[in-house]
Amino acid sequence: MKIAILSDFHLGYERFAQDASEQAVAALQLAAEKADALLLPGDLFDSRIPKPETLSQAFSLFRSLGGKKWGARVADFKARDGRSCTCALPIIAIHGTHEMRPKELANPISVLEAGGFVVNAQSATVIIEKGGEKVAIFGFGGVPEKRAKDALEALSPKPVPGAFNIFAFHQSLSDFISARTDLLSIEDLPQGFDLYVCGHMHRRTEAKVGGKPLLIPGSTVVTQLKEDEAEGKGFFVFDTATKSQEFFGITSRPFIFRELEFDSAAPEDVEKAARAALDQVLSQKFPKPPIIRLRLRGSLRKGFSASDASLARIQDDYAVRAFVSIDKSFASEELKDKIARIRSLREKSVSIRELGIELLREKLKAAGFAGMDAAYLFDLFSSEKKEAAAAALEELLKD
Ligand SMILES: [Mn+2]
Repeated sequence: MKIAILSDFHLGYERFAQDASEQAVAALQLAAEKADALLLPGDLFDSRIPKPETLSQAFSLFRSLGGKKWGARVADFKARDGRSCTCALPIIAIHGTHEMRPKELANPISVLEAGGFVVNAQSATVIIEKGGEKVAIFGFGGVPEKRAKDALEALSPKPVPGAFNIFAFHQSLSDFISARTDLLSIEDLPQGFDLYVCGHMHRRTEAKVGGKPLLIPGSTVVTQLKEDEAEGKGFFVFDTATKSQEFFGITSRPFIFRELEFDSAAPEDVEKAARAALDQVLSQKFPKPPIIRLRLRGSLRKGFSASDASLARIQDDYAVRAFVSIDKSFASEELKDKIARIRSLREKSVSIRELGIELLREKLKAAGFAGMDAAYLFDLFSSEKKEAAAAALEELLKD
């Protein structure tokens, strides 16, 4: 059986919404041609509460897959919470960290499940079958990183005898993120599965778990502007007959990362070098305007700060040909600190949000509002729409 593994479409990702949708379409359509079944390990949506426009986009996308004659069929479904299977197509999904909501509330993947578009493998064993061959998929959707080990232990997934067993999850693995020790690691993964499939990490990775393959397809869209997202986007097709995978690339917006080093440079030198680097990148032909991330490092001449270099003008000047993003990491001590702090905040944005939600949940509970959706309130209050947040809170207090 051939199973396509695609992840992290981030539908509705605002900065590059069209890329997210076009690249998800490209990946899904090609995968549907190449494989008997699809496995989607999370973050298909960029947010826990997608806009109606995004949902409608997703519905059309998944509806278009219904017309295909699939090689595999869903033969059995057992969810720990007793829910039944609503989708006959071998399109299996779990929610990611961007789609996490409290258990009692619907997340975007359970919305797709309710619409009959996907088989939601969350805490469930899905058995798909083709010509007598059985593949069992157990799904463990995204949970806050610090809860991952406990949640997985509590779930303790077991392989199904007589089937090819896949464990699908959506979490960071410390093995690939060296600075973090509080994460799930390869060692923590349940034993006895024939293939491990993970979403979440946006860089494509092939590794081993106790001799069995671990496949991380990476995202189909660039969202973090990190150096390791510069690889081409696409998906894996795993063949259970040969026990091997092939990667299929899709046409995606090019992402180029460049680092420029300076030593006591004057702001005009920085500007000149940045423009030269952009011209050099843009001397190649691209199918569509690329995203270019420039990281400027080193030091500026004494008395100057990064704000003296007129870099905003550069972004405007190149706006038609490229999406230019400039990261000024100059070593003016105070500024260096500030940038490091902002960057670490940005990189940890999910976990800080999780922390915030946790704190708010505790406060709400202590105040006698345990049933309130802390994540929803947190997102409202951390958005620009303070008035809407206050109004929503008032509404909730009325209930
Ligand atoms: Mn993601």
